[in-house]
Amino acid sequence: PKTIFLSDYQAPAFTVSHTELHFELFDKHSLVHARLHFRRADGVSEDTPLQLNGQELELLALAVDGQKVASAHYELSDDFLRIDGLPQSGVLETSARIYPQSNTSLEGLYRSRGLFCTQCEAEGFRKITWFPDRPDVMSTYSVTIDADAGQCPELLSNGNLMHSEELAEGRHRAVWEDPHPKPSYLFALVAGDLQRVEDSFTTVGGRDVRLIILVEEKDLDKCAHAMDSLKRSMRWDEERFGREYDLDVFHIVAVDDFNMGAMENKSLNIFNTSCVLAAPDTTTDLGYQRIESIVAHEYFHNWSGNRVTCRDWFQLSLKEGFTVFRDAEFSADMGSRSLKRVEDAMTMRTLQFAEDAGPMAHPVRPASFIEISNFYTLTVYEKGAEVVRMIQTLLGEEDFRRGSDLYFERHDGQAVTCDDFIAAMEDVSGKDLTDFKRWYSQAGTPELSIRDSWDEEQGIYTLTVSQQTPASLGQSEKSPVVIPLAMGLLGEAGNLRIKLDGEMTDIESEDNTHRILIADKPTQTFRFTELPERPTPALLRGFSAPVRVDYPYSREQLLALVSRDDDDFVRWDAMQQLMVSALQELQENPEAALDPILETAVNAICSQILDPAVQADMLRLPSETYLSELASHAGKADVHGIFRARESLRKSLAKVFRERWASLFEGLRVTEPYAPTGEQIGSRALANVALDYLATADDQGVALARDYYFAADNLTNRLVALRAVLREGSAERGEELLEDFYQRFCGEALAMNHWLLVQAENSVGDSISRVRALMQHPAYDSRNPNKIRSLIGGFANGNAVQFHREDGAGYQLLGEVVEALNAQNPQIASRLLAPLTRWKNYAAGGDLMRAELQRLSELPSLSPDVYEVVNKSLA
Ligand code: HT7
Ligand code: ZN
Repeated sequence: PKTIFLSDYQAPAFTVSHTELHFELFDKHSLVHARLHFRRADGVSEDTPLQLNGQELELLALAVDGQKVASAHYELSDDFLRIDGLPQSGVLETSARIYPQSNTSLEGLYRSRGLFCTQCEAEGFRKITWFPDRPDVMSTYSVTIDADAGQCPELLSNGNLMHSEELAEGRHRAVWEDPHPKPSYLFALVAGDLQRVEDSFTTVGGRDVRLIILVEEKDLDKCAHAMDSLKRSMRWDEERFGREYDLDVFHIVAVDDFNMGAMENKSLNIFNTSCVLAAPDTTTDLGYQRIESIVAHEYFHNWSGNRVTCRDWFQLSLKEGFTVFRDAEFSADMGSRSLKRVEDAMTMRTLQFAEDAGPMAHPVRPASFIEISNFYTLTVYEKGAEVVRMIQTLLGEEDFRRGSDLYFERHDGQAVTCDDFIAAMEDVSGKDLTDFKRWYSQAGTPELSIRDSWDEEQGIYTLTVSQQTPASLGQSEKSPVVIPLAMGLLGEAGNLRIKLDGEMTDIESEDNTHRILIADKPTQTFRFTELPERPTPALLRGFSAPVRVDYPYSREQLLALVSRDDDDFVRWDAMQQLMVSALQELQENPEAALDPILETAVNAICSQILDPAVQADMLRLPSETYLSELASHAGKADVHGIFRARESLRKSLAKVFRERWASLFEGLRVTEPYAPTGEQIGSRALANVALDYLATADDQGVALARDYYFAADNLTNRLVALRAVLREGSAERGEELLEDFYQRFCGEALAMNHWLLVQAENSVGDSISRVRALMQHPAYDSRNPNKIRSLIGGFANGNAVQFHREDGAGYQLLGEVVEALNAQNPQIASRLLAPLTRWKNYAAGGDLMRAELQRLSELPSLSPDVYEVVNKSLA
């Protein structure tokens, strides 16, 4: 496989202004007839051939302006069709035969439970027809679809329906036109037997838009939440970003077999069923929130991605980072801003920091790749969004919005770069973001080391801030990045007024207890004057930058922050640090008593009036994954030690606070019928944390959890109870509930994903035999990404002690599945591999993990996807 470099980018030699596609869909194969209206770009010499991407296509016909192309004038390979001797402009016609029913990669045109559907991002369109399959070739499309009317009553593509008619032999036809020029990755086609849920939305400019969600008949009652989310997103994007919808119809189609969450094809979004269908019995609270944010995310792409798209795939974060930022702001506005920030910070610190420290580390704008599908990562998406958030922090909300308006206005209909985005922000604000742009090109998580000193006599407090970014593959030397460090100074009675040395006058702004320091040098000093007492620094408020912070807090200081700081992120983070330090102590000394400061902190959290969902996050133990990440950052992780320490702390907290958990649980029980409102979700989250501790405390708690399982009117409560009983109860009790769950929901694919996941993550007993048995169970489907993610991904990512079994059986299991998937679905295969690639993080087991990777690397015909991950991990 070949490495592609950003530095080799060249503008396309030919443009395609208009594309006509005619699909003839049949059971055994399909025919795709294409007419590309091409033009040679200015300045390109006449002997430059037209190079089209094409894979797994059988060529049936090839003509230019109605004349068959002679074999001397074209060259066909596995990946390309090259044609020379072309006029300056003309129409290229091709016909291809393809086999959607045997396309298991779920890229291009494929069938999912009989439904024809497409996935073209990033490079799937080339499996449909020959085309310059790159995002900077933008074309309008007319699409004709012919199919059997009985099997496929719905025939859909992008844009507006222009015409439909009956054809001979029970077939029918639909013709769609999309007037907005778009790159090929946004093309979509759907044909099948689906039912519609319809609603409408009137845009701020008065356009009436039909909103249509298409699903299988059995799922018609699960669309209301997605439809409401869509309408809220449309209104929010008008109000917050001034973006209005631009067509008369917007479709969402739910598909069972889908490699990712959803896809923003112009006016024809295609969704994984798990990201659109919602019902209390089959969807958790988290699931409801995820659906709202993914519906919003895909809708927001209509501007940030579709109207203004990426010049090349290195610029992926231009659309993804910006759109994740937009969806995060939407979720914050719809629910709790603090909660959203805490949860995003948790994802960044647990998963993205690990990616940044691993063998696949790459900048937000990668400089090279072998397979672009491997770069739909937390770095490009979540860190990319954090980078956009920092721009907003540096510019202020008003200028940021003006920058966004300018960006959309300046580049509407264009394929552009991250530099263009930054330039718009610079132009409106007059700020120079040259140094800031390092965030796009430098991989790795910057580390801030912060030390302080106190001059009692003068009331001067000094913070010395040093930054350093660890070396990564191909980037040994790193320069400082521009870090907005939001902070405050906490005194005995609350936050202190902040005055920096050299400030001429008192800043009597409304909020003079909060500052954003700019850390942009290897080391710098900030002096705070006129302070009445030595403060505790409240650092990185609101998780103002995606960095690690090292400050030697005492436990008393952490308790002060937990109890009294103004910022929920800082309070949550301080509580995490207290728990981490208790866990580290337990790892060293399993007999260590519960830290009294931690006890006081728990009491403080429970007795405060806080958002209950944030309170729940503060009372939950840090995850094993986060603890492993921290340990490997400091040296090597001992997953078994982490597991034991965590179990032990859970037991202590459960017993010491038993009465508190009982009264929290009773006081918070939701008695109204289930609704995914912020209020109910918060109460459930806190009640369920309490229930989990109660089940840990004693048999009475386990019995309570069992009753809670049977009384549940929603999946959130049922799963919390099920997990608690599996972990704390007898094997029989666990089996009883698993069997009950299966009997209740075996007809519901989405609930079955959870059933597989809880068993995969259950570390009691022999998980590997259980997972292997489940791989043969009728509820599992080795071709369905959701099932693979639940069972195999759940095991490898969420059951550390069994995945890292000393005999290496966990690694072998994952290796076998990846090997089978390599040919069947390379995108899923390479994503599944991630836990094996972190072999350097573990003291024990690292060699066996490496050996499994080595075995994979020696397999014949590795897909580029798996090849890239395996080889970079072994390097
Ligand atoms: N833009 C979409 C990305 C996506 C995708 C990428 C590779 C392979 C399959 C895929 N399905 C969807 C989704 C998004 O970020 O909105
Ligand atoms: Zn996206």
